[in-house]
Amino acid sequence: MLAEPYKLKTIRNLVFTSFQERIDALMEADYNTFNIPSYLVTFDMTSQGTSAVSQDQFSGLFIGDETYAGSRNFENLVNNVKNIFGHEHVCPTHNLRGSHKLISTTMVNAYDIIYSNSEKPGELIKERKATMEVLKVNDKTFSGNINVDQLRKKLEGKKQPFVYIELYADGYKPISFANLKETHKIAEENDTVLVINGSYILSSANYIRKNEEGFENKTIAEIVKKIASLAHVFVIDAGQDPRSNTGGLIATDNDELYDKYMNEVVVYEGLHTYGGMAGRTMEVFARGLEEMVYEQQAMWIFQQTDYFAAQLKNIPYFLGADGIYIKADEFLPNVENPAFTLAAALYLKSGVRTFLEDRFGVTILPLQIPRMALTNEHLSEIAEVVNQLFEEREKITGLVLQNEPDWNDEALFKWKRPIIKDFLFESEPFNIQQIEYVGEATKKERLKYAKEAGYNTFLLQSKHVVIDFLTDSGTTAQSTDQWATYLSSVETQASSENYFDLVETLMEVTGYKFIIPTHQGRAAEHIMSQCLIKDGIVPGNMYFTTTKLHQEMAGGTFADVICDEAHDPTSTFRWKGNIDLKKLKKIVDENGADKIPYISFELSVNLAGGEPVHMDNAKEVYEYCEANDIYLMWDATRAIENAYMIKKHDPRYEHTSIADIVHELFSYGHGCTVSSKKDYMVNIGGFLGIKDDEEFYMKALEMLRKYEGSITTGGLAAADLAVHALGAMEMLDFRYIKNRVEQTQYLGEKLLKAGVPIVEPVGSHAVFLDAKRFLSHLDQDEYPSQALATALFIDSGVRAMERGNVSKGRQPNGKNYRPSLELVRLTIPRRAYTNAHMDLVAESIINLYKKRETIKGLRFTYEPKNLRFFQGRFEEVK
Ligand code: P70
Repeated sequence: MLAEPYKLKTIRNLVFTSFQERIDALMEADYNTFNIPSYLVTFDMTSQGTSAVSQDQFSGLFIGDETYAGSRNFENLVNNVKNIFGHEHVCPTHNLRGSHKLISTTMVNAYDIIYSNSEKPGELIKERKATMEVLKVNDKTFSGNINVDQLRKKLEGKKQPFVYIELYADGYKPISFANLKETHKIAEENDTVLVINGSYILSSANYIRKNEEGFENKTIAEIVKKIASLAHVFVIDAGQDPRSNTGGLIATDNDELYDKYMNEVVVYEGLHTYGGMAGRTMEVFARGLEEMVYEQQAMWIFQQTDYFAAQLKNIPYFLGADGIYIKADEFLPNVENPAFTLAAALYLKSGVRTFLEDRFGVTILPLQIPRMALTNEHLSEIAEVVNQLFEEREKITGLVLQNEPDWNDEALFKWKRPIIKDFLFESEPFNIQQIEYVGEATKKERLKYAKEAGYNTFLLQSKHVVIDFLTDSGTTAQSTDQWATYLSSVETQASSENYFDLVETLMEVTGYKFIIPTHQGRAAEHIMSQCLIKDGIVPGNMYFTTTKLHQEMAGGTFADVICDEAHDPTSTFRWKGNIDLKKLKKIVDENGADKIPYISFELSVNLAGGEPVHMDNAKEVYEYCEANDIYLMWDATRAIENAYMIKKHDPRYEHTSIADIVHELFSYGHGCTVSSKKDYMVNIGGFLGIKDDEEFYMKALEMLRKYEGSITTGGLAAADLAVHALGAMEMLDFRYIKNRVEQTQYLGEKLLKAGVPIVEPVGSHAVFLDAKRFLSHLDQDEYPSQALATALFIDSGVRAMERGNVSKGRQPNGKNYRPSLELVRLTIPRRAYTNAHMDLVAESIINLYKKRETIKGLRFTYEPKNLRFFQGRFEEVK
């Protein structure tokens, strides 16, 4: 499986700490990583309650029925338990400990012996003055099997309350279906019941499918149901496979036992229809149960565990249900307290936190993977931390215990800290908090959808799209901080606090005196064009559709002054966004400076390939404008990406912060329009910035009142203004912008390596396929870019955008413009896809390139007059 069957919906920005901060944190925690506060942890390698949720699951939070009795959410939970596990009765609990507590108090008496394959509820059983006895086997494949021969003998003639089975004993010992079945039979023969803890039921089903005959062709959902129905009593931790943050339940078909649980649940947990869970938790849990058996998703989770393990070199570990379990005593053979020491060393080196639970004295350190919350890039680097530490293990001395703890969390240590290398993460500086399922369809279905959409990717339905590279506009994954401010903002039409916050932030980012928020970019373009243009010529570095349209509507004429290299997709000139000053001077000389309302200067020029402007070019053009009394207005929609390119490729700026580079760029202009749906990380929003021209500002405000909304909303909800203010801070983070642009480079370089013709050098927001060279057997009037974009969707469900002959339209004489650039834009949304998705896209394109001759040209069957690319329909030329 190549990539996640989901995209990122909400991310959480990770915390990165310095080596010194980690030393301090460890000292403060007496070297017990359990006690390190989570705000000092980069990766928390624990799987319980830490999984990403789907947006559908998350929305369950908001429809929590917080009633005391008979909540709708409980009904949903019961239904889903019935569907997924096949059990009739459900007793809700606050978590697995709650389930265990109910079972032990209702079923266990003094001197009972609970036979088991794990000690999981051992503490509670002991509290009842009973004992647990683990009956082990020596089985390499199924190390979690219970010894059935012993079990049969032990139960003979002695009535015990139940046999307890954990599907992955201790997290890493799997059990076979045959063993479960036999245990079930023995329990029935001896008048007792089988309790199964199904918290790891997915991995268990997968393991059985891979290792036991007769399961190869079954779905995860089928195996899950088969396993669960062997239980007379089934318990599950909602924080594990169902991906809730908390919650639990007991399910059974046994009326008598159910009655007992129901009587007892009110004592320890809560009423029998919520059992200590909030209504919203039951809803998230219920939806999680339904989703957890989605085959593709389950496979991705298993793949991640295998992938992680495969990156480890010589590390002694057990492969577990949810990660790896390191044999710390083999990793650090000659030290005291090896598991604690290893945990401290991992944290010291990298900020990766592992910890130990339960009774003091274990030597196995779990490195669990939160489900769907990390990318493979993250996992690679975390594995690398472990590998590097293994190389450095000789330097590590053991933690020295300072007290006599009963429990692991109580242990206090002293440490002669080793001198080890600091690990710096390069992977995504965020983890995944919420996901959104992507479209699912077969190639055959996609062929049908493509035909129905008239071979136009704008007319496809998002539910059929696997990876949506139509645009980077408004498609950014929001951060948890953005959501928090969204939810806590105060709506008003007048003098909104969030408005003032946003204005202040953007004044700081741009250095401009006046900021006018608008509902998006084209609204700012409209206002600016109406305020500044009466007639005359507006020179610009390549047109952008909406920008040019508003210039024309105000009476201006666009003139292209971008450097020649920008029109040549094979030119590798690094600064293809530059204005050719000679071209500009010629226009000014011919028309006179008073006929030039302003110069329209776009950063990271979209239609040229996302190509950057050099700082000196910005400065030169500005100085020329100043000398000639002409305004320079930035389209600063992708200013941050341009700043990153400057930092990366201009050695003079290597040590300058992104914020300072952006500031310098803005200083070479008299104002800007921005579509904030791109670099500024919001789903909706834009603004007009004016350096210091108060008259312009007053005019613009008047327009704003007429067309947009009040002068302190700009036509936006306060919540969206609030999110914008935060987005404008997050975008300046170097780790973020580096990761963002380098992801585009990653895809571009993969394609280049395979010989696929693309626009070079690769820009920042998109990779552009050069359809003229890709489909050299087609004439430009057979719309090669349109044909290629459609072929790509059919092949793999990747949706791209035509930027060529179709987009450019017809000349007044009715002939197509046949522009020099005939491109397919693969536009990458911010923080929404992983490099695994990039691999999938690259594979499909390379595959298409190999059979490019089979791709046919297109002709219009319906051609709108204006902006024909949006709604035009096509058919194949035979
Ligand atoms: C895209 C989007 C929008 C955009 C832009 C630059 C450099 C202004 C705007 C307008 C959306 C789009 C728009 C028209 C045709 C196709 C796609 N670009 N300046 O996908 O901003 O959309 O907020 O009004 O790129 O490139 P807004």
